[in-house]
Amino acid sequence: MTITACTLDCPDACSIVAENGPGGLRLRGNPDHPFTRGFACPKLDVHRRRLASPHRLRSPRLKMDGVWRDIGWDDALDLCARKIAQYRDEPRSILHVRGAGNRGVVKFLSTLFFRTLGASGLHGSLCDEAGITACVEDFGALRHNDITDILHTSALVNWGRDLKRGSVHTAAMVRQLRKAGVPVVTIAPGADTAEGFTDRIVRIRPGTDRFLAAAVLREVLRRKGVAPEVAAACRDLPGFRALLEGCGDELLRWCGVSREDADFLAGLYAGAGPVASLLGWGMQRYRFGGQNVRFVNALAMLSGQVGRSGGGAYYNLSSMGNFDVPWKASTTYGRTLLMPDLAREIGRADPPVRMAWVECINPANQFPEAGAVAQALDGLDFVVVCDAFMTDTAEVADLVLPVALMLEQDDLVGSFLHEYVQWSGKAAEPPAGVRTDYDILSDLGRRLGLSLPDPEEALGQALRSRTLDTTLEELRAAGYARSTHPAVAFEGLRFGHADGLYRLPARLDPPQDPPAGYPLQLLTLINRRFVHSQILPEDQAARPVVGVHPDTLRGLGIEAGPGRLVTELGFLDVELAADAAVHPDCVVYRRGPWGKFGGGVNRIIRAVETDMGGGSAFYEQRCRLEGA
Ligand SMILES: Nc1nc2c(c(=O)[nH]1)N[C@H]1C(S)=C(S)[C@@H](COP(=O)(O)OP(=O)(O)OC[C@H]3O[C@@H](n4cnc5c(=O)[nH]c(N)nc54)[C@H](O)[C@@H]3O)O[C@H]1N2
Ligand SMILES: Nc1nc2c(c(=O)[nH]1)N[C@H]1C(S)=C(S)[C@@H](COP(=O)(O)OP(=O)(O)OC[C@H]3O[C@@H](n4cnc5c(=O)[nH]c(N)nc54)[C@H](O)[C@@H]3O)O[C@H]1N2
Ligand SMILES: [Mo]
Repeated sequence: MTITACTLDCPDACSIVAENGPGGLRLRGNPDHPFTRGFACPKLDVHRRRLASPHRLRSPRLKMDGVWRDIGWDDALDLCARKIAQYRDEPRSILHVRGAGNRGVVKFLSTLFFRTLGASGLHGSLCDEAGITACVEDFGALRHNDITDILHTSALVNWGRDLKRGSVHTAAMVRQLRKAGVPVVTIAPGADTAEGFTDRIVRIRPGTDRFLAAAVLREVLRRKGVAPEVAAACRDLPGFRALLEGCGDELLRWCGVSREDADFLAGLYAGAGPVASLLGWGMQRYRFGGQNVRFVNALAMLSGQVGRSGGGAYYNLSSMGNFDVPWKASTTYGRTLLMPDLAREIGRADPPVRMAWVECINPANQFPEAGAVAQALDGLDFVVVCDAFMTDTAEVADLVLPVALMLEQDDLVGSFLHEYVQWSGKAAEPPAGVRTDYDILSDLGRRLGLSLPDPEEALGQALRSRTLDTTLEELRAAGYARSTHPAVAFEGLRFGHADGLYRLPARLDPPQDPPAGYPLQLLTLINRRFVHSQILPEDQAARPVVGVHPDTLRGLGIEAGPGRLVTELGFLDVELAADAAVHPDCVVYRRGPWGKFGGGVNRIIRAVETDMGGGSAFYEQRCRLEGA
C-alpha cells in the first residue's frame, strides 16, 4: 500500500491510497484525509487506464522528412543538447512552454532549468489568472476560508461553479448542507451547471456577473447600509458608492436577471445569517472577467460576509504557495510571451523564437486559435514535446520524448481549493522506455554543464516554510499536512495590502455589442470524466457533441443530429443534442476532444485577453449553428 496524491489540474487534489495487487493498480480516496474523505472522482480511474494504455509512447520519436522514427534516449538527448548549445548565445530564442498537466515541487524544477538558461517563458494563463489578479487587488492576498467552513453557512450562493463535474468533494458538502435545510442558489447561464446541487437557479446572460452583483449590492445597501467596521476596512468607499449610484435599471437588463431573483439574492446577503459565496472560474473567462470577480467580492465584503465563519468569498487559494521555493524569487526567464496569444507572440518576438520545449501542456488543443498555435510551433527550427501520448501538439513536434506520468514519481503537491499539502508517492513503475521530466532535464543538464537540485533536497527545502509545520518523513507516512493559515481568512478585517484595507473596483464596464451573424455564445465547459484533453483515443466520440436548447434548434429550423458549429475562424462538424438545461442564447461544447479526431474546438476560438491577469476570454466567443 502506498499513500500518494492526485497531481492533475483539479482543485480537489485528492489524497490517494494505492495498492498493487493481482488485478493491477487499485486506487481509492484516502479515508483519513479530512477533505478527500475516502473517495475520488472518475478522472482518477481514467488516469489509471491511461497508465497502461497501448497508445502510450514508449520511445523517443524523431520526425525526419515528415516521417516518425523511434530513436534511443542517448541520441535524443545528444540532439537536444546540440540544439540548445546552438541557440544558447541568444537564450531567448529558446521558448519554454509549461503547463499544469502534472503538478509538483519536483515537476516545477524544469522552470528553474530554463530560467537558468535565460530562455523565454510564458506569462498570463489559460485558466484562473484574471480572477486571481482580481482577488489580489481586492483582498491583497489570495486567501479564503477553509472550504469546509461552508458547512457553517446559513445560505450558499454559487456563482457558476460546476459542482456536478468539477469538484466532487465540494459537491458532497453542498449535498450535506441542503440535507440540513440550508438554501443553495446557483447563478449560471444554464441549469446544467448545478443540476442536483441547488434549490434555485438564477439564469444569467454569460459574462455579466458584475452587473448582477452591482444590482444586488445596490439593494443590500438600500436595505441595511454598510456596517461601520466594514466601512472602516475599505479604501475609498465613497468613490465606490458614487459608482454604484450612477447605475440604475440597466444593470438587470444587461445581465438578463429578473427583479424578483435580484431581490431574493439581496434578501440573503442583507439577512442576519452568514452567506458564503462560491466564485466559479467560468465567470472570469470573459473580456471583463476580472471585473466580474471584483464585483462579486465587493458584494460579499460590503454585505459583511468577509472575515467571518460561514461567510466568505471563495475563488482560489494556493496551498502550493506554502512551499518554500527560493529559486522562484532569485531567477527569471530572459523574457516572457503572453500565453493566450501565443501564435501572434511568437510571430512578433524579437529576437525570434527558434526552438521550443513543451511539457505538461497541449497548446495545439487547449490554446485559443489552436490551429495558428500549431502552425507557429511547426514553423520553428526545433520543437521538443514531452508527453505520454501523440497529442495534437506532439504531432507538430520534431522530437517527442515519452514521459512518466502521475503516480509514477515522487513529489509534493498542493491544492487551489483546500489548505493541505500532500505527499504524492510513486505507486506504479513507469513502463520501460519512458523517463520523468526531471530525469530528462537533469541528464540534458549534465551534457550542458547545468545542474538541477537533487529531488530529495528540493522536497526538503519546500517544507522549510513559515506556514508548514511538518517533515518529509511525516508527510510520507500520513500523506498530508494542513498549512498553519487560520481557518477563517481576513479575520478582524485586516487585508493583505500594506495599509491593511480592502480595495473596491473603480470601474464598471458596460457590455459590448455582439458581432453580427454570430448570435450564440460558445461555452466550452469541462467534461465530467476527463481533465481537459487527457482523453484516450478510444474514449472520443466520432463527432464532438454540442448541447443546444430545444427552442433554439426549433427557432433555427434545425433538427438534433449532425450539424455544424461555425465561428468567424472556421467550423467544426458536430453532433447537435437538444438540452433544455442550456441557456437559449448559448451552445455548450465539453472541451477536450482532440483535433486529429474531429474535436479541437479551440481552432475556431479567437484569442481575446481578459481585463486583468493576461487570462484567456474563451467564453467570449460567438458562433452560429447550421443543420446537416
Ligand atoms: N476552449 C477552451 N479551452 C480551454 C479552457 C476553456 O475554458 N475553453 N480552459 C482551459 C483551462 S481551465 C486550462 S487549466 C487549460 C489546460 O490546458 P492544458 O494544460 O494544455 O491541458 P491538458 O489537456 O491537461 O494537457 C496537459 C498535457 O500534459 C500531459 N502530461 C500529463 N502529465 C505529464 C507529465 O508528467 N509530464 C509531461 N511532460 N506531460 C504530462 C498530458 O498528457 C496532456 O497532453 O486550458 C484551457 N483551455
Ligand atoms: N471533471 C473535470 N474537473 C475539472 C477539470 C476538468 O477538465 N474536468 N478542470 C479543472 C480546472 S483546471 C478548472 S480551471 C476547473 C474549472 O471549473 P469550473 O469553472 O467549474 O468549470 P467550467 O466548465 O470552466 O465553467 C464552470 C461553469 O461556469 C458557468 N458559467 C459560464 N459562464 C458564466 C458566467 O458568465 N457567469 C456565471 N455565473 N457562470 C458562468 C458554466 O455554466 C459552467 O458550468 O475545473 C477543474 N476540475
Ligand atoms: Mo484550469
